[in-house]
Amino acid sequence: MSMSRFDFPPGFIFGAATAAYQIEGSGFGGCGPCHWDTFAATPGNVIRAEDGSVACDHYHRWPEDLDLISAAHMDGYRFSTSWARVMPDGVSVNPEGLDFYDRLVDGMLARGLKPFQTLYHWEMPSALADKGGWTNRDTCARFADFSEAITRRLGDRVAAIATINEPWCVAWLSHFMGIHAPGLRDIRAAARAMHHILLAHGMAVERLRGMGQPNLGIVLNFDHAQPATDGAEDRLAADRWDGIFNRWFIEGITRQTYPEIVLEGLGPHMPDRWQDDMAVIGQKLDWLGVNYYTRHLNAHDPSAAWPHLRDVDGELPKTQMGWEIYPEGLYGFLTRMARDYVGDLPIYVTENGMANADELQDGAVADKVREDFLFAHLAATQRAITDGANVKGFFYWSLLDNYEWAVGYEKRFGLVHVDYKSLARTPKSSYHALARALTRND
Ligand code: IFM
Repeated sequence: MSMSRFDFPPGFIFGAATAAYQIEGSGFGGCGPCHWDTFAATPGNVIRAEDGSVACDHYHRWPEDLDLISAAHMDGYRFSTSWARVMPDGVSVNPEGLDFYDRLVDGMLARGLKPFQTLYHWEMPSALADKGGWTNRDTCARFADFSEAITRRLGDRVAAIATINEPWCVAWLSHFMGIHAPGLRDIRAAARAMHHILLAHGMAVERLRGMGQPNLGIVLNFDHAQPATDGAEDRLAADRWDGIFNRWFIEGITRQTYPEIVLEGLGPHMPDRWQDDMAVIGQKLDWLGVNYYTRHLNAHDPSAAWPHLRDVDGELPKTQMGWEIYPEGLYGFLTRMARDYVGDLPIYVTENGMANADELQDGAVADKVREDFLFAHLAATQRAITDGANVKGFFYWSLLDNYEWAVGYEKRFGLVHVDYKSLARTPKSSYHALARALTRND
């Protein structure tokens, strides 16, 4: 299957996405420690104890990376601004950090790329992590301060701002499942993080809108929840997973309520008077970001505590992450968001991509499987637009192979291969295929 930009409405934005800790390198330029540094330094948390100290050295090589984006005829770049780099102690501003992002944004504009900024893609300053991070309500106010400081510097030039990347990962994966920093497996911490991450979003939107900043949104991730069997118990299990993963955040924001099926488990552990925060959480959005990768088959597990869930292995082809390839799920979420939650609000696919065991051979990387993945998901997006979803752009995850959190550098998501010894960049065949699809014949 092949597609081109002309299969999409005029003005549709094609881009690639990255995140600060995964590519920049850290621990220099006045950058403070973040909870991923300590999480990675604790045995057993990250494969080979790899961390983001060098990553892709994007901090120094950003002009080459922006050149790669524009040479592929992309229109936008989704990047994030590290809290720990901008506010090393979580409170005071690091001018070097602001200067770096200032140069980066100017570099995008000089190449005709629209800057799509994310404020929190997981670099919680250690000083705030020490005080409880997202389990501590005060972190929400600190986040609003950070949002204001960085926006005072960049806000006149960015095209859009997302407050939080993937609240489900920030809260559930990190505080209930223990897989991401801070690595907790604690229902009370999880309930607090599930609520505080949305409160932080709402407080930041309120602050930035008060400054007159336009185009504010949030990036949510979605996982197609499918019952492992047709039985009533498995259907209920999938409904619980759907509630925790897919409904909690969007319903908190658009309906100012949380799904009952999730409150059944989390209710007793929520912060006092959480209901009083729902109006702040429900700030109007200017756009919604949808990250989509895969589906899960859910089975009821009576032997496990709430939410009584067990994953069942699916039969579809899988990526290097072991995630099933299921483009239909992207179509489903785009149309579901429009139908059930946001109506005509602009939606962006802010992340979609796959990890593959790519190999550099004779100076090239042949990743046909990624080309197929990408075009299948672009086709799903295009079909959602035809069926009424107001999708305005698509950002591939990721521009570069990079630090894939708890699984280190082994999983390669990039359109561009990175040799982690020399740090040389080599565009893969998927990069060239996308570049051909985006060529303007004008
Ligand atoms: O690498 C991550 C990214 O940081 C957030 N979304 C999912 C990607 C792939 O796991």
